[in-house]
Amino acid sequence: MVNNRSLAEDLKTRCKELGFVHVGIARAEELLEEGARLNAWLRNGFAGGMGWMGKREQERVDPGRVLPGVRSIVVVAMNYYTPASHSPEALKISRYAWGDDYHEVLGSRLTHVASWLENAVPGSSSRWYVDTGPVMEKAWAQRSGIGWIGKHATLITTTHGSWVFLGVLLTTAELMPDEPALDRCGTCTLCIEACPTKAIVDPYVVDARRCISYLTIEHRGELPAEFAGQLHGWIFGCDICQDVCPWNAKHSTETSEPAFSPREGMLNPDSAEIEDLDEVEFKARFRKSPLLRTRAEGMRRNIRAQQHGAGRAAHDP
Ligand code: B12
Ligand code: SF4
Ligand code: SF4
Repeated sequence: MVNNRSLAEDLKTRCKELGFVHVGIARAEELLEEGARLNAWLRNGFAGGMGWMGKREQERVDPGRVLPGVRSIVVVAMNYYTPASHSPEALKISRYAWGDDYHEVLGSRLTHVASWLENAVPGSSSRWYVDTGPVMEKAWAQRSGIGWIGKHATLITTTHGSWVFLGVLLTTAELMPDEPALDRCGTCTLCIEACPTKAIVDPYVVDARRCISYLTIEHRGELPAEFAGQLHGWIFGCDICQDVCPWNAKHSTETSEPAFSPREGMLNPDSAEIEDLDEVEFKARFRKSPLLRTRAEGMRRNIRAQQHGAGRAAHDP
């Protein structure tokens, strides 16, 4: 019988060797409180056009519906911070998208973790996700002690701020769980005040319909008139609430992952060049980049929207 404490330690060592800066373990159970919050968020319409968020709600809340017999949830975090910054006058792409697509970078490592674990615990099965399945990754990250969900609704670590990607592995193996992380936002409200579109409608609650990240990446079709001139220079994602967070100011450390180094043109995107690309050229130009999500058409819309309005300076980092 494998000791579940030493197994957890060996697993963490393996994950660290693979480049994860944090690894935490939570006991697999239904997410009752978080599930109620997810339900309220969906009922309020805060998911906007992301219909896929509501489609598998029960699975999001109950990992047993995703992997029958699941006992433990392993959460990993990878640092993506680089000390680079946007050119002051350029349109802006958010930091998470400067390098290679994180789904692939984390996913290929989690495949190794899954086979390692299945070898270590014969008969066990596992399934991993990086933003790709019905799993509440931040909730599990908080429960596994990696960090807490800040008032801006991203997960913050005490060591690398919120500049981390998350991945989650569900396993039927029994592993010693960690203690959940404590909320360290205190009385701070900097992110809420800085959000230019007032998308953080309550502490910890983001109305995606107002969020520049959603509008530039996930929203399909024309932008709502209220926001078309309010993108504040962002053409893909938005980092304002994270840029103002004191935990990021104090704890950003350069990633050791070359995959997240800014690719050419990410800090000073050439809007004329991008606008000229057809869908096929766009796919080739941004191969294995998160930018592919908007397709050329979405990116053109975002660039056009910058010409609609002012409002770039006040909240720009
Ligand atoms: C949907 C989604 C979005 C949507 C909605 C954002 C959101 N806050 O949910 C949009 C498109 C806007 C978005 C944007 C971004 N996203 Co996103 N997104 C997701 C996704 C797929 C699901 C998140 C989710 O479940 N939302 C549903 C709502 C209900 O959950 P929630 O906001 O997390 O709310 C929870 C808490 O805030 C809390 N809560 C609510 N009320 C209260 C009250 C109190 C008192 C307390 C204590 C708590 C609390 O309870 C809720 C349930 O736990 C996850 C991947 C995944 N599968 O988990 C990535 C994910 C969250 N995104 C990620 C990233 C990087 C981003 C951006 C930073 C990208 C960018 N730079 O543009 C922005 C950040 C915007 C922001 N401020 O949140 C990363 C975040 C990494 C991290 N360190 O946290 C994730 C985890 C993907 C990954 N694998 O790395 N995203
Ligand atoms: S990502 Fe930008 S728009 Fe969205 S909540 Fe944060 S500051 Fe507001
Ligand atoms: S800016 Fe302040 S309130 Fe917002 S997430 Fe960071 S510490 Fe929490």
